[in-house]
Amino acid sequence: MSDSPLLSNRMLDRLPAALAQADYDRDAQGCGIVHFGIGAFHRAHQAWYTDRAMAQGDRDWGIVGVSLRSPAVALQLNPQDGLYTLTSCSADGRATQLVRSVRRILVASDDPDAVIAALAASQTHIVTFTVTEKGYCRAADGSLDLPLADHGSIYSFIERGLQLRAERGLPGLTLLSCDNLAHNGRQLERLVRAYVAARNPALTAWIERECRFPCTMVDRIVPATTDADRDAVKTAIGLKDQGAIVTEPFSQWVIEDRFAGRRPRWDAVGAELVADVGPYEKAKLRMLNGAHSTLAYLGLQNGHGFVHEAVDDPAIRPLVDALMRREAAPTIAAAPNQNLDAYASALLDRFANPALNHRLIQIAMDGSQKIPQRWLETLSDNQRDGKACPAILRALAAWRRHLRGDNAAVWGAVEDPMREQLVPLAKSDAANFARALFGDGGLFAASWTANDDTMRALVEALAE
Ligand code: CS2
Repeated sequence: MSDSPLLSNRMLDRLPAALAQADYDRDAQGCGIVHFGIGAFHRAHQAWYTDRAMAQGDRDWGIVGVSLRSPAVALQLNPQDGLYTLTSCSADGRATQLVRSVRRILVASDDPDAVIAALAASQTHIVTFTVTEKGYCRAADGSLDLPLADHGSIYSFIERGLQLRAERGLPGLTLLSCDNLAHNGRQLERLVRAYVAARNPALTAWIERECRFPCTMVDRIVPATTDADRDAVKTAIGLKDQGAIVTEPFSQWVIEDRFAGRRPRWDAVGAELVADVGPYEKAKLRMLNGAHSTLAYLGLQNGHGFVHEAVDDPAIRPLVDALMRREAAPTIAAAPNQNLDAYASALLDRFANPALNHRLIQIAMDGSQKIPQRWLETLSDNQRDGKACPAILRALAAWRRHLRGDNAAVWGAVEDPMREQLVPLAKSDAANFARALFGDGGLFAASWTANDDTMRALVEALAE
């Protein structure tokens, strides 16, 4: 790829005209947002909405991206002045756009002071997060794991940045979690408070008064970019883009309207600002993400590599359908404009997108952090109503096989922050595994404890 020049500010006039449409004076924009976890998802979602809001005339919402440890994205995007392309792919073709909202990337472990300075800058109003489920440093019971949080997590930066703002008499910030956690804003608020109560109690009252933590539902399927994707982008734009993102045409963002101060006009470019995100978030986590994890473990077990292959497998599709329509949807009190049956059908279509090579192994990682809000809370609600969840029990059985190492020969060792605990349990017998995880006082008791009937059905499913 060394033959083509790199995408950067200097090269913008070399781009095909269609890509540079609706331009705005990028260099004149202040940075109103600091984002933690500048991976592919953020770049396909919040950064893309923010860019479009600025293209419509909104101002000063440049993004300072932060990677906590890995220099990979900084190395990709800083030489490109933060610019990258986003290509949406479907059976109808590919469409490439330029995204201009990201201005620079900081690596927190290399330059912590720059991160704190960005948080404490007067032009910063919002901090967004896509640090994945495990980035919140929660113990199994959901409380803050303080020793873990003390090791280069988001919390010390938040605490030090907010402390400086308080000292300087600056207003507070909106801290917006964009991760797939149930009640993500409430969780972030509770965890930040727990950290600050332990490490800087004098700041607690200021945070309570000045900061807000809205909940959000974020949705866009974003596979990891491959070399082949980067090659296709280079052919399309004539420049090399090391930060290229490939995604689906669909995107959704529902945000609780609860900000501490200014916010971008994201609602002018498709985001929905609502009073209660709950029903959207529940449907997304239990139906989309619940189906995704099911496709991942059952699909890998059946020898598939991609989501679109697994959803096409007649042995898997009916289970995913049942999980969404019969097990998850009845536990959700839909908002007035939400039709959960239509949602399930649309999700099956999105999963079947043949132009998106979304790897099942990408979804299979960190299962212990994902299954509580994707499967266990659904199980818990159904159990309370006396209803069985055979599809979720089958999915749990496939997860156990994954943990046991059944997919390791092809896909490598299990990636999960709880692997030391879970792998030996998965290798023990079915009843022991079920009891240790889901019995009285089990590892996942914070989300669900099986009653006698469900325990019997689960052990049966695990033994199959
Ligand atoms: C996926 C999600 O990797 C995973 O666990 O289920 O990243 C999913 O693609 C997004 O939440 C879609 O919005």
